[in-house]
Amino acid sequence: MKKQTVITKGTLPATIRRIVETTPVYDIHTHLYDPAFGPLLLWGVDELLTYHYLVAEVLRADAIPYDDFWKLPKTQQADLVWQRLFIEKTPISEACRGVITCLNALGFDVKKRDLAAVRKELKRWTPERFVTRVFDTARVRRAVMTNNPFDALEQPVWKKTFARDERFRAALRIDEILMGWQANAPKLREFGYDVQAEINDKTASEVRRFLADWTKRMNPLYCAVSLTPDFAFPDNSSCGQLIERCILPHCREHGIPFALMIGVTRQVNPALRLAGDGVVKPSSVEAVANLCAKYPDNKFLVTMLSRENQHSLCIAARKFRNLHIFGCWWFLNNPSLIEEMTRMRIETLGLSVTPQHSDCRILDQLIYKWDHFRKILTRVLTDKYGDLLTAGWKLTDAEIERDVKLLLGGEFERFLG
Ligand code: RAT
Ligand code: ZN
Repeated sequence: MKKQTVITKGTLPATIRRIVETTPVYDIHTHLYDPAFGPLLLWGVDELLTYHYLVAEVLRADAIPYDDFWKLPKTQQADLVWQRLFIEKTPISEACRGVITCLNALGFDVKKRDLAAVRKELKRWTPERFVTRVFDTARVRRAVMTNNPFDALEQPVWKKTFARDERFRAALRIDEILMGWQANAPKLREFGYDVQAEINDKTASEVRRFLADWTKRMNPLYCAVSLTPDFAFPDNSSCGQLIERCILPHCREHGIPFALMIGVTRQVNPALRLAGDGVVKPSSVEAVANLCAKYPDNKFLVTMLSRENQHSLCIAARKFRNLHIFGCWWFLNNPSLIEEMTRMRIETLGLSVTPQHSDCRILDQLIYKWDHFRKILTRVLTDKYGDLLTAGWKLTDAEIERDVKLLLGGEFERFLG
């Protein structure tokens, strides 16, 4: 057995830093793909620079008409982002800083500010080799994808058999069903499921057949949806009925959680396309509590987009063991907010939380999202364990390793069961 070292106040900071920096992460929500999905897996510097977080920033810095921006080829969009946000100003925002962290960790001399050299070097890589390089650099052991059975590019890949890369796990994303029932019921009919606009018995059983078929194909870890701040439960809308009659029974039958990401208002500015979604008001934690109370045999993974919801959501998680909260989602993925939320969650829930997911859309981003988070987690844990030492508690390095594993994915795995 490995020798356990008792931690002192003097050795605490370096020990925590070492453990947090080296513990591999299970990233529970991303938009990355197994390389078998070909062009769906985005990687490289032009993708990094045209990440939708940066598109929103460049379209504030440059007066180009939105449509003209979208007509540019991707490399020219990236050039504009580079010029306006990295050359003409200091890249100080979190999304800009992320690009620099990635390039630096990949071995580029960022002081040179030489975008052409980065492009040239990255041309030598294949996606398969780059996955290994990035996963190793970021110390990520697994990433959960977001898999949409309605997606025209994704669907055919799932329909043929392919060798799965074990580092990528699936999540069955059902926004099309829950958020766009009227528009998408006809598509389900085209796919061969005999559904009606009204959620009657036949329709409910056909939706369940669809979910069962896709669960068999994907072997997802959970079913997921992203919801608006108006999400209410219980609710007589098609969304509310489909959740009760289809999604929750399906999740119970297959023993998987239902993940709810609540709070986005889609297309606040449609001219920005993917960058045009916003957070305009808080959501209802009551809806989450109602779900957990009414369906104790279901498991719920929940993250909320509005800062205002975070405290109530922590308290809800104290009341319901079938609720696991995760991540600092999207507009909350800023160091100041991550630190505030991580402290509050650990103070409220101890280790029974997954404080972060990356939401990466571009493979390289695993590097910065986890690098930046690890620095924050190190700070928070140094304080929290330090307080315990002050109060006379004894700690060993093995105990800290055990705890950090839980926070970086182990608790999620335990919750899955
Ligand atoms: O964080 C993001 O990249 C968003 O665009 C969304 O994809 C969000 O995370 C979601 O999963 O709906
Ligand atoms: Zn996402």
